[in-house]
Order: sequence, then C-alpha cells, then structure tokens
Amino acid sequence: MKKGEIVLGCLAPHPPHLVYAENPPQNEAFSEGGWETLRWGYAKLARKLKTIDYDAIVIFTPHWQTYIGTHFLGLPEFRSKSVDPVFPNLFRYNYDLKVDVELAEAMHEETAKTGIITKMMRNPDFRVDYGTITSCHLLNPEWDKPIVTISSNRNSHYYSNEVMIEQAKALGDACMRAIEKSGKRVVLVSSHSLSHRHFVTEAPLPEDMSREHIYNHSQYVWDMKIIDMFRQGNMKEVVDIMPEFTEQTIAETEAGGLIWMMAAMGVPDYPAEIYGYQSVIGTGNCIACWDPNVNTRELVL
Ligand code: 2X7
Ligand code: FE2
Repeated sequence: MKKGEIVLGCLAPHPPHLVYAENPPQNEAFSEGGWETLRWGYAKLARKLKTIDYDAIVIFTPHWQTYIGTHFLGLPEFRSKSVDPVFPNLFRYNYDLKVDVELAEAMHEETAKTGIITKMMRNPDFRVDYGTITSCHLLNPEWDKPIVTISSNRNSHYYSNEVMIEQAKALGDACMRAIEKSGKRVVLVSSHSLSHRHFVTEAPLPEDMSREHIYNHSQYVWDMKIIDMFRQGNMKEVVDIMPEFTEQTIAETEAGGLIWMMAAMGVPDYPAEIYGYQSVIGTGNCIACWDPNVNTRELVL
C-alpha cells in the first residue's frame, strides 16, 4: 500500500457569523450578509480544495473541550442541530455529517501508544461543536468528504501553554504516523481565530459592517507579526513564540490546533498561502493554508 500523506493544512477560523452571513439552507437564522473579506477568502480556498484529490478532512477544534484526554468522533454519521451557545440568534445549523471512523480509530490507537489518554466518541446523540461545523461548511459546503474531529484537551488550563505545546506536538506526530499507515490522502484543518478579545456590546444588527473593526491595536500588531511569519515560511519561530502570543492575545491557539497541525506537517519551512484577514466581533481571523506540493503552492495575497 502506498504511504498516506497530508495534502494540505488549513488554518480555518470558525466565527459562526460567517455561516450566518452565507445564509445556507442548513442554518435557521437569516442575514443580510457581512464579513465578505473572510467569506470570499474561504470561497477561494474551497475552490483550491476542489482541485485536490483527497479522502478525508481531519479537524482539530477548540469548541469540543475535553477534560480527560483527547477524543475522536467514532460513529459513521452524526446528525443533529448545532447551536452556538453565545450566539444562538446567529447559528442554529442542521447538520448531517459522515465520519471516517477507520482513520479516527487509527489516530486514536497511534495517539494512545504515546501515553496520551484518548477515547472514541460513540454516543449517537453527541452534538458536534460549531467550530467543526463552521470551518467544514466554509471549506467544503457540499459536505462530500468524511471528516474526523479531534477534541481539544484543556492542557493550557490544567498546566501551562508550554505543556499544551508538548502534548499537541505528540498528538500531531501520532496523527501523522496514523495517516501514513492508512494510505489515505488527508486535509488537516486547525479551526480557530488568532487574537481573541471580543467586543463587549453586540451591534443591534450583527452584520452591520459599519460596527465591525479592529478595536485593540496591540492585538492587531501581534496578528500581523504571526501572519508575517506564515508568509516567510517561518513556522519554527511561530511554534517557539506561541506561548507568548497566546498569553498576550488570549488567542484560541491555547487549544493547541496550530501546533498539532504544524507538528503533523513536519513544521513547514515554506510560505503559507494567505486568503484573508478580518475582524469578527473584534477577534482576529486569518484564513491560510500550507501546501506541501511546490507545483501547486501559490502566492494568493
Ligand atoms: O468561536 C468564536 C470565535 N472563535 C470568534 C469569533 C466569534 C465567535 O465565536
Ligand atoms: Fe472560537
């Protein structure tokens, strides 16, 4: 069997506002649009994904938080309604998704060998988190590929950002070994914003773009510094600076997604493709991808 491989790694932020703004039939809320810079960027990345031959999407989410170990979706299908607990006015999404259980089990086994506590989620009534739904919807609105969702263990909370990084690296390495053994072609997704200070007052009309802006300059400067490293292909430095970035910007990187993806991809030293950056309720959101194939890697923005 041919060795499996990671064919793309995506940084895919998940403000539910972006799905709300798209008005897909699955979402109950209705909007007049908004956040086009991010939505158009996502549409371009989704078009690139269509040109790639792959078997499954593996996504790491900060909104499935597990306190004992790392969990993997473990049934072939999950169907329910996902509601954002903070923004139920924007996001009530009816999903019906397929899981690559074979790949999830392989990752679970390989991860367990490293000593990390792992578990398969076999509860058919389990509600899939809105981070998974939002990032997957925007990357692949047809939902025509199976996914694997990986939960985020709260290592930063229990211990420190440094411990979280060590654990996320071990998880990334284990997932890579499982992918190689599986023979599959896999897209990795790290689902999160960068800087993460929220507005404290929501606009009466959430999609009123006259109210959406960067509202903390130092958070913005941090985001630009990180994105510049993405552009330079300097992911080693991103990994090194991650504890400080996470602490200073209370970033969603605290869950470990970016480190997990970078470790699985061997810490890329080539430039990321940047598809957009925009504020959503004050948080900094960058869409980017790392394409290991030098022949298809582009300078996008
Ligand atoms: O989960 C989120 C987020 N990460 C960013 C912005 C808005 C809402 O929800
Ligand atoms: Fe989030």
